[in-house]
Amino acid sequence: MGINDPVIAEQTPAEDFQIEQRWKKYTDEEHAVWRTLYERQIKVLKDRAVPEFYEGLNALNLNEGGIPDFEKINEKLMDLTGWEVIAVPHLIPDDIFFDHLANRRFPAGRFIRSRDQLDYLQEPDIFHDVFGHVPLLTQPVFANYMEAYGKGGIRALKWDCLKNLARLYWYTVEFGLMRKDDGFQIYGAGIVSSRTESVFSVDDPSPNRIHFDLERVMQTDYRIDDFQQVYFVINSFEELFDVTQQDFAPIYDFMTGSDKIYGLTETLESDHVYNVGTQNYAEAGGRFAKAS
Ligand code: HBI
Ligand code: FE
Repeated sequence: MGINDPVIAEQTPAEDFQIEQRWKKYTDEEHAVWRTLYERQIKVLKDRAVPEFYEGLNALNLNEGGIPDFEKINEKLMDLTGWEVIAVPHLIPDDIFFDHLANRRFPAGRFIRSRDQLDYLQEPDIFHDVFGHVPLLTQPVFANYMEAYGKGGIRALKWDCLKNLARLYWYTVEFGLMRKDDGFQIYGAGIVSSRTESVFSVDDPSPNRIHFDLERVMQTDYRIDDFQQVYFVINSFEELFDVTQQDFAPIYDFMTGSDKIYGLTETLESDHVYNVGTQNYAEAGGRFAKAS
């Protein structure tokens, strides 16, 4: 039996939820699923992801021999930015997730989706977590942003502002776009690991595309079951990291006193809007179950 065998719990997870990857336990079929997903994504992403993403992929050799072995990834990643990937069994509690990020450990699912569910996922698997998230951890500024996010998360829990911070993660780390001379490129892991949203997010006229603004994003709802109706666009990873270098306390203070949440299709006077979406999701191919 493979790593997806439900009887995985001969180890009780440690307090920090870290488990061993046990790379040797993956079956040929599981490695083959990785290769299928990888090849599919590389095709569909062509020129759609930021150059830093491809740099990261190449630096880590994520297409070598199927599912990557964390030990091998970590040798390179540690050298590049001091980050490491650790295996966790499933979604882990927020405080523990943030603590790992704050210490430059990226928690990744160990299991891989099955071949009959290539486009549907309830929980992040190793393809989403490693193909989607890990390449950018080789990039120093983005790596710093992730650490700052983890530290910010720990503080947000104390302020009871987790929701605000989760929206920041959603609209940057998971669904972020970057502005390029002739359009947009993807850096968000939720997009980069999704066959359909990779195309939709940069090519389709349906969603709003708006320049990133910290407070705006922290007050914008998001959907987890379909393509996004709004994407927020940054100019550079420096821009993203720089906004985390301020005291969030006044922002949180203001937000706990206000329950203002912007709707998904709303645009504001203060927004720098690149395009107002047609919101024509039927034309875009209907309401898909999101493939992340
Ligand atoms: N656990 N494994 C895992 N992966 C996540 O992305 C994750 C999590 N726990 C909590 C969490 N994310 C959220 O707190 C953040 O996305 C805000
Ligand atoms: Fe993710």
